[in-house]
Amino acid sequence: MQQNETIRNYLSSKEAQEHLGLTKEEIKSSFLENLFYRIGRIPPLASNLDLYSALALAIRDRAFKQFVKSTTEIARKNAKSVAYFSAEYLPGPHLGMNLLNLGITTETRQALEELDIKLEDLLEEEVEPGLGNGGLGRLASCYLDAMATQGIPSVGYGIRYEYGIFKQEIKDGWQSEATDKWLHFGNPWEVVRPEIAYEVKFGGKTEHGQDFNKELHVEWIPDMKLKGTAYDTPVLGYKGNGIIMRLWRSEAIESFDFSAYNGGDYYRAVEKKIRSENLTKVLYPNDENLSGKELRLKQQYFFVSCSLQDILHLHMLQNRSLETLHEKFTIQLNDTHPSISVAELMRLLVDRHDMEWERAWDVTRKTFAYTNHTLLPEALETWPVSLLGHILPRHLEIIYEINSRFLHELRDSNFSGEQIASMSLIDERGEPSVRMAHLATVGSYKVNGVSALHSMLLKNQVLSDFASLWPEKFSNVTNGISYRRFLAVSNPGLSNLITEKIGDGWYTRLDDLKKLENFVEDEEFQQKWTEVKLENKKVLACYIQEQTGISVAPEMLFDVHVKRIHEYKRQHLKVLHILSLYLRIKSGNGNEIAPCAFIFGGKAAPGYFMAKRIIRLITAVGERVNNDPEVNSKIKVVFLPNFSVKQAQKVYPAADLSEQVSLAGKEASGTGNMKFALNGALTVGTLDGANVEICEEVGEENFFLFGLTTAEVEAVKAEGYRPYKLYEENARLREVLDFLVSEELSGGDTELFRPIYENLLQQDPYLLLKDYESYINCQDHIHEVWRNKKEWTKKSILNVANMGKFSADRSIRDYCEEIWKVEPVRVS
Ligand code: GLS
Repeated sequence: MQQNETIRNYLSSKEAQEHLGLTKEEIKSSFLENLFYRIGRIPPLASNLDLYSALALAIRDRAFKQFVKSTTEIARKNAKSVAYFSAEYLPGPHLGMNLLNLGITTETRQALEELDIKLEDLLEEEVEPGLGNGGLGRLASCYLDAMATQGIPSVGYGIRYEYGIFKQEIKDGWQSEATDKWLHFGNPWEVVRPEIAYEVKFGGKTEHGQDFNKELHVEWIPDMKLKGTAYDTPVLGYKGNGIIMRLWRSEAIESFDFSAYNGGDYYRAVEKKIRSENLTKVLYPNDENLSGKELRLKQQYFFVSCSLQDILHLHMLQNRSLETLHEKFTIQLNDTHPSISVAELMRLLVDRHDMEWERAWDVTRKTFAYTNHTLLPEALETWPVSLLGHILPRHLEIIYEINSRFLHELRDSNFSGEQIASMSLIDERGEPSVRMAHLATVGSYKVNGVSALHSMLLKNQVLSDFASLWPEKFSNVTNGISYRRFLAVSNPGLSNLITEKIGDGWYTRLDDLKKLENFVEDEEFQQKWTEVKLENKKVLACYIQEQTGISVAPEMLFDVHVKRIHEYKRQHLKVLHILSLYLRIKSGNGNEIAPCAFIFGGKAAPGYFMAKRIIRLITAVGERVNNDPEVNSKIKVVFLPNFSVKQAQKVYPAADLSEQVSLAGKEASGTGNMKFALNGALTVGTLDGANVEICEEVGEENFFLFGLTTAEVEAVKAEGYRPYKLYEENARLREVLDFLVSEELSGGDTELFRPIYENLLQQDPYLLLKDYESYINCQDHIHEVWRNKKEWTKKSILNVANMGKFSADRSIRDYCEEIWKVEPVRVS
């Protein structure tokens, strides 16, 4: 407390109030000091990496200062905070964002120019932390950005994976995976906090007995212990607060087993250290797929336990009783990955802090809120009871106790035996397993989906019995994205053009973009709009040439499909379309086709056979099309390796057409769809996830809609879907599908794409053949509209103008108002 007082006094002093050191001269001198004292270099001898690191350190210091100010103010106000629990984050490069948020991009550029250094070269140096698989991790980072901007007291908790998502390379047309060494050259953005470390236990057994007061007491005697150490990265808001992302790294409690060492067994002495550090070595590269691995469960428990211990510590530091925990903290579970939290908080409250079970349960249920991010059955996490009991014996007991009380409640509420079995936390069909989504639902005060459609399906299908029991628990928060990263930083051309017309209020007031509607008929504005897009396409064309050796003409329609490779996302539907165009051109019927570059990007989970084969299919089509002079002036096919946030920032600004073609009912929300539209791409999409709301906002006439609706998908499946019949009936479709297994496409190996072919003809679980005709017709229409440049540009402007709803700032406001009940605490 004494210390807090001193810090407060310092921060309110004139010295600290002055400023963050943001003038050109201050930035220059701080940059040079960092280069000299922390990197040990002078400019003439420094590499770009040295220069980048020095600049990053100078900026990080300013970001931390802002964080300290914010935290002090939050403590002073004794305000309620959000703890965001996410096993994944994809922050993207920090430097550009932090400069924007501090409002010093221009000053920094000028300071560096005076030293003959180009800011752009340093921005290129940054290696981003790939601590997530895709949309879910990126969403978490967009939300930290939005929380900081709006002054929401908050911390993002997660795991500091030493190796993030693998680096994708394309070798002979196939995906190959290399390790991601994002920490190889150090990480100037983080600060390690060795003093903030917590012990985490695994395995062993429990002993039930009585304590001194003859109260029942449970002792967990583990067979392994390690510690989690905090690594903090500041996250700045736009001209706003600073918060932190606190990631845990696993370490041995003692780095060296001295008894083993003294006995002469050096290897055993270091073994423990290595085993402990292994826990946070690597991110599981599966998006939306349960891998069921022991290490994954350990990772989840590890970060959750450290984070909860940290929260309890912070809470008690302010002399608060644990019974008021939910009044000062709300914890958002980003999907089921952190859902073991429910049992861990109960354990900490009951076993460690001697709280009565009922009281602890009340606090727990008022503390957590759970966001579901997928309806795919294979992605709904379950853990075999035997595995969970082996790793976390005390938690299994707690889960059984929660379940027994819950089932009791259900019996009293007249649920049928069948309903009770399907709601139970334990799935007894086959090998007994714990349903983590049920644990999260029972242990939370709110449950939400991530788009209107997804939340509706969650309520009416996947968790329908829970929704009938607790209707008020269920709500929707449609996802949102950071407009500052995905427009202001990554598309300066468009961003400046917009700001010239309507001012820069749109950085934080998203509805401001609506003002662009006033200029939709302004020919000069339209002209500038197309020029900006063309410039962005030139930049991307150069990048494509550099990365793949393929040249694409910037004037072509850039038709882009970037996201994780997954059958439900239907990259192969796009391939069928490309093949149909190819065959049309070859047969001399391609006049209506506008010159078009099909650009793909995305990673496949290393063990996902079909997804990897789809990548091979894309590269094979590319080899065929790009090398055929009869075709390649009309169409080109590119697979951009190693899609990442950094690469995405080059791709979205250059896209004309955004492909959002998942089967209706499968994509919970999608956020790429928002990033494209915000950059003026038009969408071709199904009525799935957030596409539905994007279409509503921008108007059906500015959106290329095709395909079955969710209800129609269900009806088709209920009738007994027979894809082979469609193959038989539709000659054009048959020709395209047969081409998949032709020697011409596969270079002689007709078996290469047979698994895809057979899958489509026999099962077609994602109804590609059913949606095919509608998709092809829609694409023909798109090419027609594209020819009318003016019309296209107007639609593009209207898309951007109507994207206000999809800002992460709006999502965070929804969370604050409807779920968290947390108020902003702003600092200047
Ligand atoms: C995902 C969904 O698949 C996406 O539709 C969604 O936009 C994202 C964020 O809510 O979450 N779920 C998941 O496991 N990975 C995702 O990207």
